[in-house]
Amino acid sequence: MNRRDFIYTGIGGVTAFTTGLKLFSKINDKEVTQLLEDENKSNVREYKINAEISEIDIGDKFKAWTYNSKAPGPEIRVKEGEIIRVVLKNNLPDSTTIHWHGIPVPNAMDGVPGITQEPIKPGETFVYEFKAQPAGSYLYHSHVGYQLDQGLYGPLIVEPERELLSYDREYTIVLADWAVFDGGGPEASRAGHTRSSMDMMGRGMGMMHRGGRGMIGRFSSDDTPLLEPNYDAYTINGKVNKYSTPFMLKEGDRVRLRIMNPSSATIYTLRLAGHSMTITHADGRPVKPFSMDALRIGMGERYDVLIRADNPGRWSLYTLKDGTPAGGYRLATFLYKGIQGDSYSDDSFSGRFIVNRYWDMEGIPDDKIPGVKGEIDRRFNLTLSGGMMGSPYWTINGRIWPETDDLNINEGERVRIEYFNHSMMPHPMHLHGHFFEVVNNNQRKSPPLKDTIIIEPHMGTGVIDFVADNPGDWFHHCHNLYHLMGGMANVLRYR
Ligand SMILES: [Cu+2]
Repeated sequence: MNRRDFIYTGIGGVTAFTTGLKLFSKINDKEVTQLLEDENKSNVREYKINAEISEIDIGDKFKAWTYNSKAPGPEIRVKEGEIIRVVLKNNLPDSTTIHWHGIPVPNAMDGVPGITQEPIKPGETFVYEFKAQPAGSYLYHSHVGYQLDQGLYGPLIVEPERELLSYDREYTIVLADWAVFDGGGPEASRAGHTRSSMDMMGRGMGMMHRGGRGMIGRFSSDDTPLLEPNYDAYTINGKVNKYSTPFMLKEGDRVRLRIMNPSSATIYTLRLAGHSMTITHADGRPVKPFSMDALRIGMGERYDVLIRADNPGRWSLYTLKDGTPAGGYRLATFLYKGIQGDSYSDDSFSGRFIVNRYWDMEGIPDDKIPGVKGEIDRRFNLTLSGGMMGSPYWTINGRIWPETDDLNINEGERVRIEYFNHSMMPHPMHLHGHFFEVVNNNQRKSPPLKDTIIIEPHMGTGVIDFVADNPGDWFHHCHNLYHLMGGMANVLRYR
């Protein structure tokens, strides 16, 4: 946020607390400073977060990289308009940063090493501070190396000043993929516990061991990117299903689930047996509610859904395989109060599951985030490729980060990015610092706003539009951590 906006909103915030203060009376600079200080006292939510190696127990114990000894890290939950202040102490043996995934923070707070800040060295402390807006479901995570896959992520929820949805209870659901090695995914990969790029979720999670860092010798030196590990376990809120506490439901309740996917390399198609889900928010932004049978959610994406608890039983939240329930993986249990016994209720669904697609979603207009109106000023065509023949390198327009071309823009421009996926893997592309419109259907009056969009494999395409309204250097990259580390990244640069 720029300073002027900060001050204006700051005054507004203080007015609510201070009787007799006239918003439109003349206020000099000194008074403004005082007001800001007062506001900082009443309106700051401070969190102390220590990044440290710690043993965790997801059902199997191993040493992970954690925030406050937990993975996921502590839930940050504030009200819209409050100031989030995170005092991050780095007790790791490596440098780190935190990125506030989805929130359009001021550039210097964005947490990308080498682009928006110096990495925070071991033993150092760094203070992040920014205004929590707009309301929504977000994530925070490390943006250094493979730390995301070692456990450095957590949920961040900004509640609206006035909640418009009506529901009886809510649960945060944080999905994660684990290679159960001390040091997490990268250590598994270094040990040769990797999976083939042909063996991704959706085509099964079968074991497919393959030694080394790639099939081809020239990809196997020490400074080459790592291949995706073969994940051993999938958790929700840090536990595999067998060792988790069921999510309790009471018949008649409307329940909100904030489903977030900070997994490093797993796209899920989630089915709550016995229930449909109604999407109300995509990446934190409200959409016209629509109902589906299973939720496809890529790395970096968040969906808020409502479920109606109208079917008592013990139900699985599980992943679909090839779009069918057969061979799925049970991630969590939803249990109605009063239900006895250990056996799961049958998901007696017949027919074809309806899975969310971007072009089924319609955004809800928001005064604070005006849409992209009028002609596009600047266009970029980005071809996503790489990973051929077991290569760990992934490219944008044929180049590997940091050799990729910058996306140079001017403030105020209406920008369009068109993606073409020439590879055999899906790429959840994430843009920092901005919400974009997903332009899949020009007939739609209000395209949904998102910050992450899956570009499907085998010549898949996608188009996003946004207004350049947040100056700085913003990272733009695939949210498959191994693709990011393999080069699929560039920078949106304001001139
Ligand atoms: Cu990718």
